[in-house]
Amino acid sequence: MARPLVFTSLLIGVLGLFVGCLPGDQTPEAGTAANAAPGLATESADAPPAGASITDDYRQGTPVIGETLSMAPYLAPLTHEGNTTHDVRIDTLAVEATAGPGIYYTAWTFGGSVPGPILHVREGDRIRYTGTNRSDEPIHPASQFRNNPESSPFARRAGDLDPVEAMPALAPAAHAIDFHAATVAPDRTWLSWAPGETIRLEWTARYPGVFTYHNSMPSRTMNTGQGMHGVVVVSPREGYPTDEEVARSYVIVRSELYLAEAARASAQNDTDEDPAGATSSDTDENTGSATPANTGGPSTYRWDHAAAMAGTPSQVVLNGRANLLHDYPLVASRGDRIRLYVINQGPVQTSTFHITGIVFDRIWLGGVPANELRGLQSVTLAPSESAVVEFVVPADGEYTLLFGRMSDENRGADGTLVVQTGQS
Ligand SMILES: [Cu+2]
Repeated sequence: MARPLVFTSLLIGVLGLFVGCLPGDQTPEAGTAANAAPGLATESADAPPAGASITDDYRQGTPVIGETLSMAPYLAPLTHEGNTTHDVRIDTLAVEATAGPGIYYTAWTFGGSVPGPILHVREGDRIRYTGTNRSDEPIHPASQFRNNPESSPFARRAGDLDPVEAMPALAPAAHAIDFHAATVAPDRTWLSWAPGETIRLEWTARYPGVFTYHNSMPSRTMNTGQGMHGVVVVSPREGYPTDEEVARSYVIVRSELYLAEAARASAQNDTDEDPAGATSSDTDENTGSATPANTGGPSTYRWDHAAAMAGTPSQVVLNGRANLLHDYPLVASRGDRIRLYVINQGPVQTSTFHITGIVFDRIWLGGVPANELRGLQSVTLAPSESAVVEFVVPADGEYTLLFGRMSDENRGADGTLVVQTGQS
């Protein structure tokens, strides 16, 4: 599947050059669709042409740039009024990632981390996305970010934080990105682009909510499952009714990993149909880490496609790594109103989110203000589904975030909210 898509995308890119309709060359009116009727799902007449362009400019340097990009669990603040156009760069990288203590695997990523950067915009904003496919280049994400910490709120955190201490890996593969927050012709926009190529595309955030973006190359299960997913938060134009009361906001991303010890996964994948299709990450020469450094060597674990098909994850993780939110707990003060943007990235299981000792007093399914519910102990989300939940923390103490079946607690899908009076 990859080669026809790549060819088609190249063709469209070339045609785009000839007719001068590259979205990146246009200066769209900021928020041209802003006056569109609610629910309008077509491009307005004065919007730039739909579709993506692909070129062979191989850009290096900081792989994540944009003031609206942050690292989970944090959300970049919205500082603008009205409709704005955001230029966002998120390159695709292969890295040696950590799923939990002693568990290293080759992840495909948006921007070098699992999950990828959190994009925060306001309803009506336009997003000009660009990304270079650098899966064939050994990149150490943290050092890239340290070299240019001003490139985004994401980079400012990523340069210092342990969670992004991913090591370089080489896993050349074509990638595609699908933003669920966009209403576009997918066959002209979510094109695949090959290692060494750069894609440019744009879309307007017409609908408020919490949306996934992910790699839409087949197998989507494998591509998303190996780390290529992130979140777009589109804040409602008029906000949520509690905006003035919220003391702290966090983003919680649930996902499953299907990993097996490398030797076992190799044996299994040899007997299965190659789940990677035209991608080449399954060959040892391409998953060999260039500089394994302090991760303890090359990947000790590999994608287990049979386990994914059976829906039996090896880890269920919040914000990309088992027990991450124990090691880096969320914090609050007694009496704070807390807002959580919660999404289930799957790729397979439906799951239920609950916090011990807490009842969510407001819930907006999908993060949509019109979809308000009250007084729930939990919220159940299928893959790609999301919610904004709020509650007031009643007392000092430690509250456990539970996402999943009770058994998933043992697979890493839990975290801690530490409430301490006077917490800053
Ligand atoms: Cu999708």
